[in-house]
Amino acid sequence: MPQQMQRDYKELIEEHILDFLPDIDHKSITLYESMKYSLTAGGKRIRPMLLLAASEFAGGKLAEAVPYACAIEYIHTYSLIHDDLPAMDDDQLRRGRPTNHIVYGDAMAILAGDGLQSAAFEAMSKDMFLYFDNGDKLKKRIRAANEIVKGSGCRGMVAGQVADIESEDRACSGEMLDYIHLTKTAALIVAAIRAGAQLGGADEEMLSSLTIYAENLGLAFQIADDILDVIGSEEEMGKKTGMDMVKKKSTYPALYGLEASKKKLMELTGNAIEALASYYDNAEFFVKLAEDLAVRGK
Ligand code: GRG
Repeated sequence: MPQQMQRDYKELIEEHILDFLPDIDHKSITLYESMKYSLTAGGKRIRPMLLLAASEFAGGKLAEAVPYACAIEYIHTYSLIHDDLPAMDDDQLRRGRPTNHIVYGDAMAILAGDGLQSAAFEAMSKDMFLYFDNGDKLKKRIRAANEIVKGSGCRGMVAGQVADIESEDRACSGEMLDYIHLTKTAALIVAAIRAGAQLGGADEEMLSSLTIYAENLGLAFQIADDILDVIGSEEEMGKKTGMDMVKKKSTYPALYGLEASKKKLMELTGNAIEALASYYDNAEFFVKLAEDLAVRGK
C-alpha cells in the first residue's frame, strides 16, 4: 500500500487534534483552555504520524486510525506538560511558547496533563464501542490500545522518566543510559508504530520488522535530541538548549562525547532503515522520516 507524505499525515492530525477532547462543562473551561493551549502549540506530531503510517502500511484505513493517533499525541503532550513543571525539569519554554504552568500555574498544568491522559483513553474506548459487534475490528482496537497503555505506563515512558530523574547528578552506566532512552523516549515511539500496525492488521513478520525499526528510531530520536541540546539553537528546538549539562543529565554526548554520539545516531538510523528493507518502496515514509531525524542531529 503506497504511503502518504509526512505533510498529508500531519495535516490530518492538525484537522482532528481537538476532536477527541471530551465535551467539558463550561465551569471547567480553564481546564479545556489549558489542554488546548499545549495541544495546539505546534509539535512535530511524530508519534501520531508514525501511528497513521504504520496502520496504512499494514493495510488499515487511514480514517479509522485517527482517534488512536490523536490519543497518542494527547499522551505525549501530557508528558511534556508534566516534564516542564518545576518539580521535574522546570522549563519555561516549550514548542517555542511559554510552558503550560507558566501560563496557567502549576496546579492547572498538572490537571491539564491528567485531563489529556484520560481524554486519550476516552477517545480509544469510545472508538471501541463503535465496533462492539465486529469481533475482528474490536480485537485490533484492543490490541492497539494495549500497545499505547504499555508504552506510556510504568514499564514504559513513566518508568523512563523515573530513571532519568534518579540518574541526575550521578555517574550513569551505558546500560542504564540505554534503559532510560528505551523507556523514556523509545517506548512511546514503539507504541505508536505497533499500535498502528495492530490497527491495520499486520502479521507477525511485519510487526517484528516494524518493532526493530521503531526501537532503533526511538533511540536515534533521543540521541539526536541530546546532540541538539548541545549544538542546536533555542529557535530551532523551541526550548532552552544547553540545559542537560547544567542539570548534569545522563546523555549520550555526556557519556560518549559528541562525535561518538553522531556516529551512533547514524548507525541506529541505518539499522532502522535496514529493518524495513524487504518492503522496498512501500516503506518510503519510514525511511524518509528516519533520515530527516538523523539530519537534525548531524
Ligand atoms: C512526565 C511521565 C512523564 C514523562 C516525560 C517526554 C518526556 C517524558 C520528557 C520530555 C523531555 C525529553 C527531552 C524527552 C525525550 C523525548 C523527547 C525528545 C520529547 C520531545 O518530543 P518531540 O521532539 O516534541 O517530538 P514535539 O514538541 O515536536 O512534539
